[in-house]
Amino acid sequence: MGDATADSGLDELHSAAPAFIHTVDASTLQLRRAAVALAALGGVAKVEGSTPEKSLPEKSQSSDAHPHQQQHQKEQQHSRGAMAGQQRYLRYIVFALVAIILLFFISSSSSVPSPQWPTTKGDKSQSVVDPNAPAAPATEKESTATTPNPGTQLPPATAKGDRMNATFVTLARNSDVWEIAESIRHVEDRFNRKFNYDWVFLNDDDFNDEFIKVTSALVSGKTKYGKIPKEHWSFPEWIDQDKAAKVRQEMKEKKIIYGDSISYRHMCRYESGFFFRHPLMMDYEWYWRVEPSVKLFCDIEYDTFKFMAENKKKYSFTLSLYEYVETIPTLWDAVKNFTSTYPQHVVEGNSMKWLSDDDGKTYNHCHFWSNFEIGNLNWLRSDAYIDYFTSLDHAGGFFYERWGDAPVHSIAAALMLKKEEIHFFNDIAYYHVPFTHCPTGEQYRLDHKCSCNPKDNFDWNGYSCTARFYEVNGMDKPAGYEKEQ
Ligand SMILES: Nc1nc2c(ncn2[C@@H]2O[C@H](COP(=O)(O)OP(=O)(O)OP(=O)(O)O)[C@@H](O)[C@H]2O)c(=O)[nH]1
Ligand SMILES: *[C@@H]1O[C@H](CO)[C@@H](O)[C@H](O)[C@H]1NC(C)=O
Ligand SMILES: *[C@@H]1O[C@H](CO)[C@@H](O)[C@H](O)[C@H]1NC(C)=O
Ligand SMILES: [Mg+2]
Repeated sequence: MGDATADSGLDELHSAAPAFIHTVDASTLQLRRAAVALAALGGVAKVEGSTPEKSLPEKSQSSDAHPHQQQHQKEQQHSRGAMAGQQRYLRYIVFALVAIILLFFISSSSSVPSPQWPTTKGDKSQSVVDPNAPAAPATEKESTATTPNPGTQLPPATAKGDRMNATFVTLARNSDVWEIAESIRHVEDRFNRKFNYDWVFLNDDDFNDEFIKVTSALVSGKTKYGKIPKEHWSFPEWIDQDKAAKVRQEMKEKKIIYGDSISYRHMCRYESGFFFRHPLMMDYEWYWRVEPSVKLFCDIEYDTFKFMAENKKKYSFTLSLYEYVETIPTLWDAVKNFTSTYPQHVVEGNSMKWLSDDDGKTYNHCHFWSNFEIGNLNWLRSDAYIDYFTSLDHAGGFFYERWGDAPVHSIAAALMLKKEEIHFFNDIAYYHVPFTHCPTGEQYRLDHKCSCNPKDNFDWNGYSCTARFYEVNGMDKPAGYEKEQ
């Protein structure tokens, strides 16, 4: 896509916006809840029947796989095991409910009035989701069928002062709903309940009612739901489909993670070049990206967006590592083509030393892990970044290889921002399978009620690029890091 097309595409999007945007105010939420309640029983049967297994491609079994990939497999298997357990559990619940209904009818000739039973269903679908929900005891102790745990509005934001022009942003499928619910809870509990920032959800498909209902109940700020326009989630016309298909087949044979996935490639390209110009995102200057199943382990007591602005930061990270080389063999060539065409976009005082050991001749594969990012949207919307993305997009590596948005964002930040504009959030304790960033220093962890095991911290591992970030920026490593390796 050329610059001109990119711009007119934006205009088009703006005018089309209301058609596919759905905004939910946190306060309108209660209304929706009642509607679900009656479906609770049927819901059990449905969850039980459908296998909620993630549609992941086959994972590599080869023992010399990239460490990310290896650990990843373990975790995936682990979570599948847990899922099987959940299903078994659900089966028990269904069984218990059937038993209860039978009991109810049998005992209805006796004079036990049991209006409680139907009313417990009024309190959302607790019996479906909450394993502690008193499904069985309900018949025995009719007077305590409902514990006093009424649904409440989220408490008001406690942090004083104004808010930044900022939002959380999540790209997700409807099937990611429970994984993203978990992430939202972490972000809300550790940070956003104090600030009530908005949350934008983007999807290449329409979000369904369940996704909207669940996520809008959890977010303290406004939630907005956007559909990605087709032209941002499809093959550009210059891509040779046969060549792309052949690559996917080869990568499948080499067991490269997501190597044969088309949707994963669209996702990487979308996160690289489009999410920040979605009409819903145009309303904001700052974003915090959140993926399904991530965790935050420490309290965050200050406004991270304000920190970014006040300290002139444009991009940030919590974890960094070496990219899996097979996914980006010609990415660096494409970057060099870009920098020779647009030398004006490469800034002085950048972080080239973090990317390259030989002044830019070769790439060392270091990248910031982009499933966590707090960054400036106007930077991503700048001519420099758009020229960069457009140039890479034409090189075709999103489809002829499997370029990830992490190295794409990272290289851009390292070359087109001053090195002081990139921030390492040591204080944001973070997990995305399979890596953890747990802040170094016991006193910090105690003061901020951290729940991560310092032994899991990846920062000082040989596969992390964070020590190199400290060196390139002339920063002292946190006190005590040697003891926490
Ligand atoms: N709407 C939509 N979202 C997607 C699709 N594929 C991935 N995503 C989202 O894009 C983000 C990145 O995808 P992930 O599957 O988490 O990719 P990853 O982090 O490299 O791999 P994991 O280790 O499996 O998490 C997540 O927020 C996903 O929910 C898709 O086909 N459609
Ligand atoms: C927020 O930022 C966007 C993008 O810079 C801008 O268009 C919008 O007017 C800003 N909103 C406010 C309230 O400042
Ligand atoms: C870089 O540019 C050269 C010359 O135009 C071209 O032959 C080559 O394919 C480009 N490489 C990439 C990875 O885009
Ligand atoms: Mg992920």
